Amino acid sequence: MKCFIAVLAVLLLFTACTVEDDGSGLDTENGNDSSVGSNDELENDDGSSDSSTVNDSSQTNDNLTGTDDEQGNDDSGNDSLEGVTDLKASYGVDILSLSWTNPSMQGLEKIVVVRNMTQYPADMNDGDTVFEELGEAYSESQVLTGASYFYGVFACYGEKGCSKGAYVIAKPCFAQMDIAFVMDVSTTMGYMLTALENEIGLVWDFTAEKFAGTPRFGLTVFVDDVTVTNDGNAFASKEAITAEFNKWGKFTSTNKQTQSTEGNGDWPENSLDALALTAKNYKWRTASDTLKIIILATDDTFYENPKSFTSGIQVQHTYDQTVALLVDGKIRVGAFAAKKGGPTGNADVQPGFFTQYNGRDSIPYATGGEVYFIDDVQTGTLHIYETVKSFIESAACKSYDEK
Ligand SMILES: [Ca+2]
Repeated sequence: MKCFIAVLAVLLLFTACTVEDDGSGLDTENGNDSSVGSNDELENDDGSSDSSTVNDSSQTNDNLTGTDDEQGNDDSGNDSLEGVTDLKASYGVDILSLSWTNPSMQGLEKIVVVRNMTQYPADMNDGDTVFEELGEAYSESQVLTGASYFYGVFACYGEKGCSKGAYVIAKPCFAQMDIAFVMDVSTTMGYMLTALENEIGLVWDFTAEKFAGTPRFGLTVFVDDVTVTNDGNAFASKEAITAEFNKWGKFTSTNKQTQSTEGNGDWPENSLDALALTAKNYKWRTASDTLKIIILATDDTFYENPKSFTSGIQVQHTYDQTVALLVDGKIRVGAFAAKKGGPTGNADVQPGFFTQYNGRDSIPYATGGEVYFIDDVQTGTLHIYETVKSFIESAACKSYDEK
C-alpha cells in the first residue's frame, strides 16, 4: 500500500471592523445602552476593511470574541452643549481610526478623545487623552489585535465646558478570512477526505457566521505533483467545495498523480510544493485585512528541491523557500500530520511538522500555526470541524507577528 499525502489549505481572510455611534450623546443619558454588546453580525460582502457599520455605539467584532461590553456612565457633560455625531471606528490588524462629525453649535473650541483599555470612559478624566484639537478624525497605529479599545469623544466649548460623550469601541480582529485546504490525496488519505467532505459544511457555516462576506474556501491537492484546484479561486458555495472533497476522496483509491496517470511508487509526497504553490497561486486577499489560513493534511514526509520522486517528478521548492513564501504571505498553517510512516510504518515522519527539519523550525511553528496528529482523525478522537474552528478562533484576533 502506497502512502500518499494530502494537504488542506485553509485561507483565512482578515477582518476589519467599523462601529458607529449615533453621536447624539443620548446614550449617555442613563449611561447604559441595552444594545451595547449585542451579537450583531458583521455583514459586508465587498471585502473592504470597513466591513461593518452598525448603529450601535459599542458594537464591533463581538461575534468573534463573544465579549459583552457595557457603556460607561457619563454624568460630567453638559446637556446643553452639542456633541459630535456619526462617530465611527474602523480598524484592521495594525491600524485603528476614528471619525466623527463636529457639531455646528457656535463656540466649539476643540474635540477631546479619551481612551480607556478596560471600559468606556466614565468621564473625560477616566482614561488617556489621546486627541485634543479641532478635528474630525483620529487614528493610531501599533494597535493590539484582540485588545478592546474604548473611546469617549467630547466636544468642548471653552468656559461653557464640554458635551456629554459619544462612545465607540474597537477591537482589532480580522473581519474576513481566506482559507485553503491543502490535501494529500494519495491512497492512504481516503478517510481524511471523507471526514472533510462530511465536516466542511460545518466549517463553512461557522465561517459565514463569524466573518464578513461569503466564505472563501480553496483546495489544493497533491501526490508527487500538485494541483491548485479551481484555478486558485475560492469555491462559490458550500455545496461546491463539498463536492470537490467527494471527488478527490474517490480519487485517492487510484494511486495516481493529480495530473497524470503516472503511478505513485514512493511514500513521501509533495507537501512543500503544495504549500508553496498555494501561497503563490491561491487568490488570497490582502494580508493586512485578511486572516489567511492553510489547513494541510498528509500522513507521510516530503522531499525538497532538487530531489525527485520515483515518478520522475522533481520538487520545485526547498523547505526554506516554502516557509518564506508562507511567512511573507502571512499565512498560518494548521497541519494534520503523522508521526510514523514510510514503507515499514516505523519511519519518523515528524520533521517539518511536529519537530524541526534540519535544524529549522517546523512549518506550523514558523507560521504561527498548529499541528494535529492525523491518526486521531482516523480513530475518531479528533474532529476536523472542532479543530479547525478552534484554530480560526485563536488566530482571528492576533496579528501575524504575534505568531
Ligand atoms: Ca510519492
